Amino acid sequence: MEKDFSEKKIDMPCALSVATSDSGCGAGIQADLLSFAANGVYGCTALAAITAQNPDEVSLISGVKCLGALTAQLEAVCNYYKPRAAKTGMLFKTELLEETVEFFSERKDIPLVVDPVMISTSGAKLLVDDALSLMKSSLIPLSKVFTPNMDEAEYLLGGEKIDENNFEDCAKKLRDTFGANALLKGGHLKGEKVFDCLACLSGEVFTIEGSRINGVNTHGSGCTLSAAIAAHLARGETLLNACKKAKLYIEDGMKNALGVGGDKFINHFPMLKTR
Ligand code: PXL
Repeated sequence: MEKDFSEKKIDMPCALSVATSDSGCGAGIQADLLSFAANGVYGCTALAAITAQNPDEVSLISGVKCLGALTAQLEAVCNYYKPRAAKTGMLFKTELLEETVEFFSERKDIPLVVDPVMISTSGAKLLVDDALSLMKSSLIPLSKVFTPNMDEAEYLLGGEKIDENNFEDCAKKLRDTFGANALLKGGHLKGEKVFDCLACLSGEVFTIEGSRINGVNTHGSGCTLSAAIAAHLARGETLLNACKKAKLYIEDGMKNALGVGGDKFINHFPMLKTR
């Protein structure tokens, strides 16, 4: 029997995460799904790799072995759910980056947030060395916005040291080098205030201020932020507003941190004020 969709109202925006599993769930695809849900979108995933890890240590990484499996996931979810934005996180190796680049080159209608994940907070390498050039040449230029932290930005700019004095210039340099809107995150800056800098292709440059929250383990903060940006883009926000709302969300998550497993971590549902 044919399904009758005439009464069905389909209005929940969907966002897609192309990323890797973190068995500890603080980062990776699990954090993305929590962030999507908390920011009002339905989340879909395309899994690139799995890790065995906790916030102290990554003990195993294994990329999806079957060639084409990442593409098949991307096609399956995009054909049905029609995500209005997507984000990439840990893509681990060249073949997986290639599949991602190939897919999004054909789907320029989906705004893509690229979190250029390279190294975990615990120090593990999450992107093999030979995949960095493809990320620089092909993935980042496809993005609506890319979101390096200061360490990642230093790699992307070939080793330039970044501090509060050259922060805005570096954000502009990132934008100009890769031809995409750049959100340089200042979480590693010294001082009371933390700020991010959004350098836009339009020529506009915005400083997004925040307050420093001490004593919270930042594992997964980059994943959570980039997923929140994608969520707000999927909901139709401008890029600047999406970045501002995502920052407020992560700050709230840190202010209402969860004590779990011996440390304090980002609370993905601070609006529930879970203890
Ligand atoms: O925060 C970057 C990141 C992304 N994806 C996975 C991770 C991490 C950090 O540990 O484990 C799966």
